[in-house]
Amino acid sequence: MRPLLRAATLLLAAGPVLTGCVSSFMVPGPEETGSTAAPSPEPSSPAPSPTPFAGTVAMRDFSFEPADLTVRPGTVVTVTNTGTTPHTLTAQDGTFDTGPVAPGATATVTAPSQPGASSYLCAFHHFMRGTLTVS
Ligand SMILES: [Cu+2]
Repeated sequence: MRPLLRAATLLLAAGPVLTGCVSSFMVPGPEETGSTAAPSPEPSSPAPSPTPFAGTVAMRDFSFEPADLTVRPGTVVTVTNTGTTPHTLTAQDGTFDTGPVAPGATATVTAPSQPGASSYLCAFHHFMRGTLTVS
């Protein structure tokens, strides 16, 4: 009986320590190293990037990213709502309009066929503004 009691006492004494160890091992690491944002220095190339045939604009809460986009005539611009509330990308002159885009949804607008700049806004949040330039 005596040795058994002693063992039990030892176990009890070691219990909290063991538990602490185990629990620290069991904690699932939520910090996934998914962000591979390598701080690679961007070379400052003086060459202007060519006007793209495709473009994307993200709707955020509450801004467009990028707010100013330059594309070629007739370019189909993909607009994705990465925010949490519906937004629109609406040309002030009515040339193009996504209509309401739900959070997580994607819409497209076709850039005008003539060179020029079209300012646009969000019909719901008039302070969300941007410019689509065709050149
Ligand atoms: Cu909006």
